[in-house]
Amino acid sequence: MSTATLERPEAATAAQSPVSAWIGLVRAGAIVMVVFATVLQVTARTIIPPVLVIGIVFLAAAPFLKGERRGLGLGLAIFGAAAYIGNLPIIVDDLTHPESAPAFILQLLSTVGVGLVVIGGVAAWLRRPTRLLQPLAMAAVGVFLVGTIGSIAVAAGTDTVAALPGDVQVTAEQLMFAPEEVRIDGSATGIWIDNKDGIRHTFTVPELSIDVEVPALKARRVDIDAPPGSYQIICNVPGHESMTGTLIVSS
Ligand SMILES: [Cu+2]
Repeated sequence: MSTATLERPEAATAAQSPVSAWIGLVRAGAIVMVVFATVLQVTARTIIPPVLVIGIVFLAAAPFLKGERRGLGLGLAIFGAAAYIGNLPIIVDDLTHPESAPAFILQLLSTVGVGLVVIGGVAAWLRRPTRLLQPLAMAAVGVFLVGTIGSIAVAAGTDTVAALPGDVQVTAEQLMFAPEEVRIDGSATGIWIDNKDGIRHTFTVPELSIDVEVPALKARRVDIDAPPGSYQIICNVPGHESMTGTLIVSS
């Protein structure tokens, strides 16, 4: 009889202190951040050191996020906020381009995860009542679902562009242009850029005022009308500074 009474969920909820309830929100946010870091690295097919650190920190902390661990909750809130602010230019760029759905959805996930960690960590530290906990958790899930569905819809409505006969093909993949040296001669009418990454890129040739946006997993083309010479190709997305190439136009 007494065992059955102890196992009733209502009894467990009533016994939970506000601090441990908020710490539960931090744990949920930490798990979201582990999922974010894992999916980002798997889809990028490369190790991104800052993301690896974020994933390891939250993965290591998650089992300890219970009871009255206010210090750990606040520490993770500060760590999460600092990591988020440090990457803000990249995050804002991804969140303002929903047509590149994989990157948008991942940054939305990181935003929700950090939000839960920060709100939970600060609320636990301040011993706030839990009246707003459930609405906040539901709002986080709602924002993520609406944003994800919206981004998938926008991406589905974003056309890819087919290559024309004679186009020289350039692939943007794993933050690199391939080939790095793009040669155009008299027979070439233009360049077709195929983005195989889940993030957006641009094919930008500053000297020729060419700046082509290439959404994630889409293709775009550009006509080249330039005097013979050698021109630098860049991608102007924040964090893609290493993504360069050379356009060589021959007569
Ligand atoms: Cu790029």
